[in-house]
Amino acid sequence: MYLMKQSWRWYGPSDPVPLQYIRQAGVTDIVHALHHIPNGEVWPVEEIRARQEMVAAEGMTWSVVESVPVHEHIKTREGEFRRYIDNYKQSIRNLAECGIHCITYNFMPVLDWTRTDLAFEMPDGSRALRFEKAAFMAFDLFILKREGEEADYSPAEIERARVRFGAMTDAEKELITRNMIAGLPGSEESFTLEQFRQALRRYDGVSAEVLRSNLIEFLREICPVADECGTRMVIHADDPPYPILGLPRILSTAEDFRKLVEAVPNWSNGLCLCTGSFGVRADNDCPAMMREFGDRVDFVHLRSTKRNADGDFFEANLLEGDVPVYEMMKAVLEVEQKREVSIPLRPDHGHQMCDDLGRRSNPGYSCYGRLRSLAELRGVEAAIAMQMQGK
Ligand code: DNO
Repeated sequence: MYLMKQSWRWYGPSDPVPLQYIRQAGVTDIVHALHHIPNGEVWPVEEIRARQEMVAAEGMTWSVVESVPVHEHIKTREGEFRRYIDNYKQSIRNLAECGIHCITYNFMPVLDWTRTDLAFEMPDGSRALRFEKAAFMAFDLFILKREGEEADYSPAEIERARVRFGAMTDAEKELITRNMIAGLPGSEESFTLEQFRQALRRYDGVSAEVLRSNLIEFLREICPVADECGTRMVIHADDPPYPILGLPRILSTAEDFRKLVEAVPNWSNGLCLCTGSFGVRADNDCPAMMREFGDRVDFVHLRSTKRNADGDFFEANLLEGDVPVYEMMKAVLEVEQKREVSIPLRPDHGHQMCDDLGRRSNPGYSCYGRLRSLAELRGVEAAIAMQMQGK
């Protein structure tokens, strides 16, 4: 039977979770990026090889890149975007030369993933990542003071934000500002408030249609190269999956990915199905997306969030959130048998718990929480695999 490739994101030599621990978690495949290469520059073959050797020395394989970041100029098609696209093509070729054929990327303007709270205390004392709508709006309206922001919220929401802001201590204001603009792990960019305002302004006049067409132009350039290299470019969903801070978002639903495939049908145009990101919306059915797009899904992030009616969500224990994990895993296994491949699948955003509490860790990427998720995923997978074999 084709089972998942048990994968784990490793941030490199300075990651507090060393490769040795990762191997002990049962992992075979590493998800990694050259975080020290500036956005937009070519990833040199020697540097890729050096990291591959570090991973191989611990008995694992670097199989997925997450991410080769897309320079902002490519997203807005200004400045040096042509040079950055050429560099991107070269990085695809260099990775393929080293035997790495799956590259994750996203097309979210300015920010990658966004949370307001990185240490939300769960009833059991572990800590989760959380997005609190009222705190987010308070940041937008009263700290960032973005232009035109009032148009994005209803009068009732503005009032909710005002109350929330009024109750914030100075320390809380500082913390939410840092959480919003200092860059979460893997996002590669961080800002001061003023730089952040400027970065947002660059998207004045960039509608969702414009951004989508810029993404399509980018794919039309890079996909032929990726096809030739046998490399899947897997786009990551918007997180959260709706427009924020007046910025357009164009990969939030199944329909968004359908549009992309229609415009660029190349084989290499693929999807990283992140159930945690898509799953924040009640109208996204992740198992159905796995079945529909299965031929193009070469990487899965399996985590689960829990939403409420106010628009807040937090990263739940894997089996207790809104994502139907059993159904999702079943869909993954079905696609794997049909395609006769093992798809890399990684746990994501585990809780900070046990010895990790009080220890330095990358938010969402501490050791034990992900270890717990991976163990649960293995259990669910093993049970479904037995059912499928009629045992
Ligand atoms: C967060 C991650 C994202 C993801 C990028 C992919 O934990 O899922 O940072 O790596 O959006 O480009």
